[in-house]
Amino acid sequence: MRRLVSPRFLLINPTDGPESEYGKLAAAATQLPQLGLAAIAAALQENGFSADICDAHVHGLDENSLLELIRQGNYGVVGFSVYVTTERRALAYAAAIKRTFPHVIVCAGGPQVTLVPARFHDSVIDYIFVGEADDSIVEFATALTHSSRPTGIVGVVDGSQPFPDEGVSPRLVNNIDNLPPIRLDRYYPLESFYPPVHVRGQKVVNVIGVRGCPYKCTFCAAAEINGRRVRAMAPGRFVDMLEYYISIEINSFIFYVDTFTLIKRRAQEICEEIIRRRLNIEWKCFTRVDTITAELLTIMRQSGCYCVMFGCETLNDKTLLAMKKGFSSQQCIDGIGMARRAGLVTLASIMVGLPEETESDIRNTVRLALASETSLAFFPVFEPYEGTPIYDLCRRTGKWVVDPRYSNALLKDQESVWVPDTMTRPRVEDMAKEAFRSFYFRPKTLFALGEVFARLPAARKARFIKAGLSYFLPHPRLRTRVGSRFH
Ligand code: B12
Ligand code: SF4
Repeated sequence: MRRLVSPRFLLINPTDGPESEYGKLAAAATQLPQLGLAAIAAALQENGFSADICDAHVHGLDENSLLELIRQGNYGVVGFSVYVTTERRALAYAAAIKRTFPHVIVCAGGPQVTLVPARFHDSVIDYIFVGEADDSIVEFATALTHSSRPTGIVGVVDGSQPFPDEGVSPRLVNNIDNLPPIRLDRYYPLESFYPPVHVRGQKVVNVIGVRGCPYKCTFCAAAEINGRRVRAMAPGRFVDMLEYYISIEINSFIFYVDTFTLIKRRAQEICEEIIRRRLNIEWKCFTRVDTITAELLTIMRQSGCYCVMFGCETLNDKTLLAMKKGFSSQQCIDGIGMARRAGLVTLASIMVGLPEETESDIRNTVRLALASETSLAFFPVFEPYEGTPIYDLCRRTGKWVVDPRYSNALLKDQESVWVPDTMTRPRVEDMAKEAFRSFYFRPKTLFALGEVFARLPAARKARFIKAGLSYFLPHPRLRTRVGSRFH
């Protein structure tokens, strides 16, 4: 057997760039460093292996530059983190690597691989990592130093072996407090990323302190990827992580956990600890309308929270029930009101074109959103993700208008990927655009937007103005990236 000494890992986010994910809104696109790749790199380095990250968003990448990078870095293993938006590109890069450097081991992990592992099995990928790979990647790297073909690692499928008939359950990490801390600045040029427009602060990073979600929302891939068992970082350790970032001059955070207030006591402890340590930060989070209390929202505000994003999904009770969301439209409206009274900006996410939804359902949802107290709202066109429970229902109750394996409509020019039988594609797209227009082009929201905008650092303001101009007045010269990205 060939003995490989400390293989060097190159970890890649193979995105095509913001244009493919955000279409005409690319110039204002959210681009944040991938936590998944950073977690893998941190686990490898903690165990003495060498790992570098290349994020195509910021480093720019094409086939030739990737091959050159591998040659120069003498990498033995190349790993792709694959999202629905990056599957095609990842497979194309993998094929090029195998053609040029047959000895380089190519592996893939990430959301899309975990959701549809069998599809990657018949491809040019040597090893498929299903689920959270913090532990399996270390076992894999260790095994590689002894054997050229590691086998028997839980959560890892060897592409040269038959795909297990019973499928592969995602591997999950037991205790996330045992994982090495993620320091994004070690892997990414943070000044090259952009937070979303409503995010405050001069310097911003995204952090995660919980994995897993116990809810069963049928459209969501989160629980399929990270499981239903919730594993939370100790509040003190989480706040230590914030302090680390503060020490490198970060002053604003996006808490990217699916439901920040899922464990109310933990959320409260984090807020108390931020206040006790006198951390002068601003932060926003994502949560559900049925996991908040007025008391919790108040302490969140006191500790620097300025914005809560609620996944309302729709304000149609029949659809909420069918999607097993677990709350009603009235709870959404009440939750938004409670957060507003606590002094928080609210952002309601509402999908358009859900299974069995009719034009009148959408009109009703938009009417309720307009009447609600929410400061801001998103109205993306619904897209079913493979591997989620809703996907089968979508097969029966609608049709795909583009190949679902490679496409993502979320925020991309409000284009449909799938359309319910109850509607036509142009109607879904028009109604999503109309929802945006009716929500934003009215004095109340324009005022809220003005407040958000006034707080943005100057260079980000300039970026969004140019993005807006290029969106509404298409002109090639305005379609370039502008401004310093980070602050
Ligand atoms: C934070 C987040 C974002 C952030 C940051 C993205 C990022 N890339 O880190 C932003 C807002 C930028 C974002 C953007 C998008 N996101 Co997002 N996002 C999330 C969220 C909420 C958490 C992800 C996370 O950081 N988890 C924590 C880390 C540690 O876990 P992880 O990334 O899964 O990584 C682990 C494993 O997957 C694996 N792994 C990952 N990469 C690799 C690579 C190798 C080589 C190996 C071996 C293993 C491995 O090991 C990691 C450690 O355990 C999830 C929901 C969720 N709960 O998963 C959605 C989620 C992942 N996003 C999703 C989508 C669709 C998108 C977008 C395509 C949306 C869009 N059109 O704008 C873009 C794509 C961006 C891109 N190409 O990177 C979907 C994925 C569905 C799919 N089939 O791909 C999810 C599941 C949400 C959902 N709608 O259900 N996202
Ligand atoms: S939508 Fe939110 S609450 Fe529902 S399963 Fe997904 S992460 Fe959990």
